[in-house]
Amino acid sequence: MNRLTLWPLCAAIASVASYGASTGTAEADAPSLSHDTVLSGLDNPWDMAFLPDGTMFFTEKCRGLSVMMPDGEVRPLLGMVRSSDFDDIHYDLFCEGQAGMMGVAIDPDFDSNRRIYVMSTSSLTPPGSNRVMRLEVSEGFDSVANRTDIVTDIPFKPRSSAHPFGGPGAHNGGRVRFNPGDGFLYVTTGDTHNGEVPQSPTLLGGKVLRIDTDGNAAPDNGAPDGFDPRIYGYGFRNVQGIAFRPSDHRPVIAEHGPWHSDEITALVPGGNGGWDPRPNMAGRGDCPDNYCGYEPNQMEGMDPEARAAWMPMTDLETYPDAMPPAWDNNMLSQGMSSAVFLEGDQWGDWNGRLLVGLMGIGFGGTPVGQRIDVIDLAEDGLSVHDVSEMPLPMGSGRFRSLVQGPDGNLYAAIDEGDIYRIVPD
Ligand SMILES: [Ca+2]
Repeated sequence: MNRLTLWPLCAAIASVASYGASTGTAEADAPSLSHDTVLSGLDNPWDMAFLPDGTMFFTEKCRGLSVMMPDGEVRPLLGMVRSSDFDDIHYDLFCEGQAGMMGVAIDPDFDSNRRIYVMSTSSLTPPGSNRVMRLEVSEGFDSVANRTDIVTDIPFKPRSSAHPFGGPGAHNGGRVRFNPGDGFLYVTTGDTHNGEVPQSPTLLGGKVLRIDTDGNAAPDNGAPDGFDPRIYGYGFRNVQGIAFRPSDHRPVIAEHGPWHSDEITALVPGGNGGWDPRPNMAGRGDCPDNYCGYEPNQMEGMDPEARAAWMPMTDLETYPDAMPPAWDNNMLSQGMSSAVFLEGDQWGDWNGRLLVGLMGIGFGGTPVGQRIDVIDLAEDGLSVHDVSEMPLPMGSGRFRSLVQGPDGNLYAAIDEGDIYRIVPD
């Protein structure tokens, strides 16, 4: 696991003091928070999904899918090739690097159809791919059946390449969420360290997909002619967060940056995120293994502004119609992952605010930044009114997943193995 990696300090150290801590006044109006630990000792918990009675499905990256019943009992449901303590193991499901079992979502009609959806890496299609699987949960919540793979062709990185974090399995995206506004399933994917992928009209990496529960393209996804009709947004690096603004159900994504500029982007149908790490684009030359995503120097510290000018997360010169980010994390890359909008009066001034979880990455002297940010997104989605850091009632960690539970509280999973419940008093 690539934790807290500190690279050599070079040019960046001189300006370290200016690297933006979050600003804003919202913290003064923050609710006071308490917490308890829902589960601990998990193996890289990746995502959670709740039924109204508090039943919580959750994934672990290398173990699989489990469910925690309202009384706290945990039942393993669907294991992977290495999870020997599961009764039901699907041997094609595996983890490698950042890949494995990732997002989980519950069908809006679960009461009648018992369906849930999980994204996982699978060996069924050589050399491996990421799949979205539909499963049916037994009445007793003790097994799943009738697996149907509704998306089979999301790219997976099978081999190492000459890049930072360059092992197999890099950049899968992995979040799956239903939009309550339109009822469709949104699937986020990553560029797999492959320069061709994000702007490709046919490869499904570096995208946001919008599909029905059989995996068919939703209507009016809006991508350009010649694109796979399942594509709702393209030109992304690694989208691990998606949430839907309560007021209008507009999708908003959170994305990792490459040593600079994590991005929050409010989507429009068919929009281009403007990430294009192909060689010989925008004044860049050849790049290691045909991927320019960490250029110009890959491994040395560098002022994020200079890095962003060379390899932008949103290249508005090449793609003038690309969707600009609402926020770029003060040009820092700190492992932005999950996103959720808070809803409910119990959150006070935070009702309606966007939360993003940061896993934390230090590079070239930049701060690690493990935290949850509270964001007041502008109505047009093109800027933010305010960003503040949540005063955590517990210790920090690599915040992988944020979900609001049916009790209105915030649930946060960290890679270290805990799922916390955060309660506004
Ligand atoms: Ca972008």
